[in-house]
Amino acid sequence: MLFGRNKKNPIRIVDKSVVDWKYATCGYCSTGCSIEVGVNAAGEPVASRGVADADVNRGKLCIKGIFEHELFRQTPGRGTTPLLRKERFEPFREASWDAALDHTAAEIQRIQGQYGRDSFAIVSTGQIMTEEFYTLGKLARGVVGTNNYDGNTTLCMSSAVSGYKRSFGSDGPPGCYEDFEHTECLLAFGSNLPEQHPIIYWRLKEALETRKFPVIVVDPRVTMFAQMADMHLPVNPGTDLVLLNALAHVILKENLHKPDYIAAHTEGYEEFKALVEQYDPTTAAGICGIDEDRIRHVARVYAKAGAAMTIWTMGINQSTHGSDGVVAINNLNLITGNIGKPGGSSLSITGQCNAMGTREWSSCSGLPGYRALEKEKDREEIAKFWGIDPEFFPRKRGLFMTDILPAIETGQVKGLWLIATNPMTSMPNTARIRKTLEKLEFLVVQDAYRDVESNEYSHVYLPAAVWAEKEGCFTNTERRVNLIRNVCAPHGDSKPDLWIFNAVAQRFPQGRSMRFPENAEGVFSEMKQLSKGRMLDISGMTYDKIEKARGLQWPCPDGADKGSPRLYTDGAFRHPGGKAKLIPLPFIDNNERPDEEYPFWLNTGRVVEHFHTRTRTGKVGNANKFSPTPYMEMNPDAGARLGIRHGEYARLTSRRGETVVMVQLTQRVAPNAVFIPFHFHDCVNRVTLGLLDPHSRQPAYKQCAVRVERAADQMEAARQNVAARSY
Ligand SMILES: Nc1nc2c(c(=O)[nH]1)N[C@H]1C(S)=C(S)[C@@H](COP(=O)(O)OP(=O)(O)OC[C@H]3O[C@@H](n4cnc5c(=O)[nH]c(N)nc54)[C@H](O)[C@@H]3O)O[C@H]1N2
Ligand SMILES: Nc1nc2c(c(=O)[nH]1)N[C@H]1C(S)=C(S)[C@@H](COP(=O)(O)OP(=O)(O)OC[C@H]3O[C@@H](n4cnc5c(=O)[nH]c(N)nc54)[C@H](O)[C@@H]3O)O[C@H]1N2
Ligand code: SF4
Ligand SMILES: [Mo]
Repeated sequence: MLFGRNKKNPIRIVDKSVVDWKYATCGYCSTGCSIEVGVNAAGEPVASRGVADADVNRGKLCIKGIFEHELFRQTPGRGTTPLLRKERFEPFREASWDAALDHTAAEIQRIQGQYGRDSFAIVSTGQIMTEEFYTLGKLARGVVGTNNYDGNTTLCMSSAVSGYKRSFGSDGPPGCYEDFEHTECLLAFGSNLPEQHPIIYWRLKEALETRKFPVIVVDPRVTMFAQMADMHLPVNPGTDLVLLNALAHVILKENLHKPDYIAAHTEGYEEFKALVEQYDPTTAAGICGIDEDRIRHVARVYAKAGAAMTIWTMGINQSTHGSDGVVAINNLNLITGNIGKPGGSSLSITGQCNAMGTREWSSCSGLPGYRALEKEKDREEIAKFWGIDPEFFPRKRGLFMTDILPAIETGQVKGLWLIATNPMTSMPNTARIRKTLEKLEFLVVQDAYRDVESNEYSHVYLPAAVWAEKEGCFTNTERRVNLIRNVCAPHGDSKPDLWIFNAVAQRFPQGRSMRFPENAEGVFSEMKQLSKGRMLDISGMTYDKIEKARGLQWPCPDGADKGSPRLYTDGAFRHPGGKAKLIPLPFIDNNERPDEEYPFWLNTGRVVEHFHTRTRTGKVGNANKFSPTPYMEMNPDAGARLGIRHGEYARLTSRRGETVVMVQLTQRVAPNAVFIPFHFHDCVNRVTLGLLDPHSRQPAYKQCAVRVERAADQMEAARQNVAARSY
């Protein structure tokens, strides 16, 4: 009451004159926060707020979500109309949708006619709706018929997918956020949760407030997450596999494993045991940089916990042994019986808002609903459902994204369609990517923003509607399918990706003979039918039911009111025979390492304010204001040695190229390491190497060797630095 009567400094919230709140799911990261967008009487989106009764975020949003309505108003760089040009680098001319799509379809047909079906490639994303992914898959696999079809998820989640498949026989993260409320030990590898998944982090903090359990963070850098952890293990770059093998070594040596679980639910124990035998903590410490006592201590704490879980993100996936790192995490959880139980899990924290949706339904790595091109039954089932000849499908998956680009370089691929991805900024070795895109006979870029760097190399630009300018679903990290209602009309004459895919399909004879539902809910109902009885069963979901529940986790079969929080609760895995595999994983040290000429490890990643190549956050007031410029974290000792002061510019050189960054001196990084966020064009990916993981083909963005010098001409360096953030 006292506060109520106090008239001084009242907090006033600006009246935005919201007349209606529309339900959506955040379009940035994979946390999957439920968000409501407020619209005013004129139908303009003017506010965003978290949805209080949504289990994922419980009313919270992070700095990106809270300003998400600004996406619709702050439209610099948005595409309004299709653009065409004959020759790359000529000025574009505006075109009608018919002209742009006719030309695109004709070029696809010309290239395929001249060089073969697989000479036209399609690369998509983790950022459009699941219904759009399914439709694109139907178009790519069932109509265009190219096997060189993949997504940017190869830059992101491919190692997790591959690791889950190798261990458990299927993709699909087995745990959920609620596991924080049950776990007795959390081990986190290469994840900066507070910045990259702020609301998952908040869920963790909330769990810790009611019940304390140890949090152990493995990261070469002192991240925000490492700072809050009970124990920080600053592992040597790229050596997590050695640490994981050593943890397993101690657990088996000290009889802390679960023999009954291992016998009932796994195979391969003997070979696995023989391999980890070689990774005693003393030997391992010499490679991974974590002392042997700590390795033993962590192994004991983890194995003795009633339930223990591991989460990981790009520090594991983006590595030359990314897939092996994931399998090693699964091995650890299998030998300790920590799969499918409350608080016991191998939970890959996914990246993009719909990284899961593309894994489930896009057909990039196979056929929809986790079906495989390699399986005759799956090919026949889908061909029948789509009304095409099963012989039209290839019998194994084609190239990954990171192999499609080299195939352009060497002339096997002549045409490319990029959908919601910007390889000019996000792929390693910018100069090589530039040369590669210039080799294409035909490039079509379909993006919400026409100023996306990859569009500089295109012949056709198709302007897409963004996020809640359309309707559909995303699946988050914990397999929760959530809904985006249409909040406002697409900007200008841009069109939803679903509309564009349908319109392209109509320009192929086979497409005209197939059914392509016009609206997202119609597509969802096809997916429901195809999901029945499968692991990712969504047949019990409807849009209204999803909205009411604020998201439903699959499996959610017909008749179920709720989804399932966990997978493999019965210990039945998806390999033939139903057992999980324990896989021996020898460590092969193939990274480019620092040497005399290039003495620093270069580590790359993200900051909380920006999302990827900044097509969106680069234009949102607060996001850009808080993080306006490319910078590099460098240890003060290294700075002193090189004569570089805080705030000065430095030149960074690798065997690939060079770039200029502003230096931030900080103890976050070791004296022999530097860290740069990858959000800026013509910046860190000019120097990265990105060696590929042999299983997942994911680039090791986080390890290569560089040299650093103080920029001789600080004014010139400042100009170059500004160019990297030009919008
Ligand atoms: N704000 C914001 N949030 C995002 C995104 C964004 O762009 N901005 N992107 C989303 C996407 S698509 C993704 S994939 C996720 C990524 O989320 P995260 O993976 O959490 O983010 P990163 O910064 O890429 O890398 C995480 C950590 O890996 C560490 N690391 C580097 N090398 C190693 C190593 O050898 N071993 C170990 N253990 N760790 C290492 C880095 O030091 C870094 O702190 O974030 C999602 N959320
Ligand atoms: N050095 C370094 N490089 C990295 C990484 C790293 O850690 N270090 N991380 C890698 C990872 S994990 C990822 S996921 C990639 C991300 O790399 P990209 O996929 O290239 O990055 P984005 O900027 O997210 O590109 C998405 C594009 O989609 C557009 N878009 C958004 N919504 C829509 C829509 O609804 N429809 C259409 N058609 N377009 C839309 C956006 O405008 C944007 O241009 O970067 C990778 N690159
Ligand atoms: S945590 Fe991720 S999903 Fe949630 S509001 Fe932030 S960016 Fe959006
Ligand atoms: Mo990602």
